[in-house]
Amino acid sequence: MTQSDHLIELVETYSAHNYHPLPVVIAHAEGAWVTDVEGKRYLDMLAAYSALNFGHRHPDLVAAAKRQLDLVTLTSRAFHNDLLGPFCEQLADLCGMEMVLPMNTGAEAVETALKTARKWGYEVKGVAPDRAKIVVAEGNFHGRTITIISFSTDPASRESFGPHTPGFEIVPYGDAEALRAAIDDDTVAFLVEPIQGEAGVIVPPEGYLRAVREICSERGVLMIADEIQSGLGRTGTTFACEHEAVVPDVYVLGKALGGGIVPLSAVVSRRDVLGVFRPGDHGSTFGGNPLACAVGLEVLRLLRSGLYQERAATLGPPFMQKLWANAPADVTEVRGRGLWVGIELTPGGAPARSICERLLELGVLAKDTHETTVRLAPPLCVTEEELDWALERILTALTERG
Ligand code: IF1
Repeated sequence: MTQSDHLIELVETYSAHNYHPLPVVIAHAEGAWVTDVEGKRYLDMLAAYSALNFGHRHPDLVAAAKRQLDLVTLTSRAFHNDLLGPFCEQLADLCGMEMVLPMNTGAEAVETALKTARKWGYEVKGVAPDRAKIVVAEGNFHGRTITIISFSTDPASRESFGPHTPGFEIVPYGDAEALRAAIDDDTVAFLVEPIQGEAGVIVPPEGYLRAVREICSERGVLMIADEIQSGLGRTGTTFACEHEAVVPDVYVLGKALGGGIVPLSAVVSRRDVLGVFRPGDHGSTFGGNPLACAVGLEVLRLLRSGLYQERAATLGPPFMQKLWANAPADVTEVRGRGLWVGIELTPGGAPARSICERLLELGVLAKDTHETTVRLAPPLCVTEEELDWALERILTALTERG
């Protein structure tokens, strides 16, 4: 039994893990590359679903964390720390907003955004108590808490976790008129991914986000953009909403905000929205802790350079074009934006997972979603040469598909 086999057996015995991991045990990582316990190297074309936009262990992010480890890492919310203010100021500035509520995981930030929308609905919009409705899209993925899976359209996420939280309505993704029809006087928000991640890197029709923005403005409904996966450079801009020049009322951020070093998420909005919270209404043990803020401040510095957005914008399109031009017939679509790609396979053949298992043998990490989609989201530090190296192997695996 290899060391990988032994370590995988421990996980399968003792961890109720939440995904179907591929048989690789990573022990070291740097930049776009990881090394398994047997010393084999892989190009990471998944980057922890966009939590590693800056690469594994970016030296500036590690240095910021190391400095902070020698100062203070946690103060509890009862006391200020010297980094929370600057972090909130700089994150609000990046978003063109006024206030930030820092949390830790994406799901926590989504839950916080839902609480914000409901409180805003009661106190600002004037919705009757306990009547607030929030609209969401089919195919959504916003996390795994009971409230969030209550409005999931994926049976595997929902089943066995009832009773479900009420107050949500589901409309088709990409259909702005369906949103308009669903809104009534009790509707306080529309929560939407500008590009749907778990659904398979689903880019909505051009103009959808603009139409959503106009409908939400007309009807006094908060447009809440879940940019946890699509944001922070992944699609070639700081936020995916920028592709349609749309500014939502609320940004929900996570994943890469913590640089792949610490969990860090946030809800970012105007004062008239986040101002509904009064001290003590909401919080969390680790939300806004100094260690996370130290890394977050460094992440914001990297984002202000525009380098990562530029890399996704310039390297992504040629990569997708070469992939599509050379793909075998059972690839029905190559979709995505920036360095975020979904490869759609004809149903009935070998599942997308088998492509990912073959890619593992070839030294590339990627992940399937549903039966027929292979998802690619490399760190934005990946080079053109590394993408070509990966492309060769991806085409090999696709061509061999049974
Ligand atoms: C898993 C994929 C899933 C997200 C969006 C909120 C969250 C996520 C748009 C919650 C999290 C992760 C979770 C992880 C696998 C991955 C994922 F799309 F990226 F592949 F599941 F959909 N909004 N996405 O994508 O953030 O609480 O995880 O920090 O749960 O298996 P979190």
